[in-house]
Amino acid sequence: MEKLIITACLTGAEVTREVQPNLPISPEEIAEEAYKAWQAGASIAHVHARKPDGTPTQDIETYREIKKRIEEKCDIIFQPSTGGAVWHSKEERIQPVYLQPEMASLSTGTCNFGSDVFMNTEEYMETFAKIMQENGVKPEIEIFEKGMIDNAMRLVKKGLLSMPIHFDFVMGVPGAIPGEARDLMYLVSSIPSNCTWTVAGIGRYELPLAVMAIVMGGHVRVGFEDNIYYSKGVVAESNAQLVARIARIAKECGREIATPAEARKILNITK
Ligand code: KMH
Ligand code: ZN
Repeated sequence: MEKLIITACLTGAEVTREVQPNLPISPEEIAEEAYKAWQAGASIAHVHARKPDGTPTQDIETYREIKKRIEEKCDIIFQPSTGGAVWHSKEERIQPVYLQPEMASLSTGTCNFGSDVFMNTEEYMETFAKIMQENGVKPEIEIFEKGMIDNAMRLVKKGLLSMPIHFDFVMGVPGAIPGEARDLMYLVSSIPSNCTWTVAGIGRYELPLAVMAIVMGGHVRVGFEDNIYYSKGVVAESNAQLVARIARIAKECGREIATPAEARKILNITK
């Protein structure tokens, strides 16, 4: 089995300091959190930027500063979000791709997102994929519902995405695909066998789905964007604490952890 890629989703767009006092917000805090997650075994940092007051922002200058600060500290793969917050415009969401990061997230379909709608029309997907191609950015395809896999494969047919795709199954968002074992089996059996996949379980789904991915040969995403707890009712101390637990479980299962250099090879990142 190939080594395990652990992604740390450090901040997200929805979590607040009220519910997670250890949430990194400033570029300095996000970079430090990425560094500690890297020390704990993460090879990708999935990043959402925030304004100083905590409001989510897709401002390119804020992302530029986060990228620079992370690169000064370690070689973790910087993966900015193009999902942003549900109320960000298409033009705002694509901004960090112009920094030409090695990767960026790309959602291939619209879904309910709690009481909101996370909008990704065909036009959004095609525009984002094209701009990523033009800027040499490897997309991580965010899957919130099974039909989004089919949408991604249509983008391959149109020449807007290259195989093999790297998928991230985001499971357990209220209003989208649940996070039960059968749901993960369904998604994994729905992608081409030469593609790679990560699972991001939301809330209480994070740990059981991560354990499944470790033994199935997938990869794992953990962090405050998806889950703020270490255990029931116990708020996690840091993103690194969540990463370290996954690294420990993987090692116990005989699955080695990928360094960022090894993750780049697994994901065919050639930059
Ligand atoms: N914040 C969500 C609405 C991504 O980063 O690409 C979308 C999201 C997906 O987080
Ligand atoms: Zn995200």
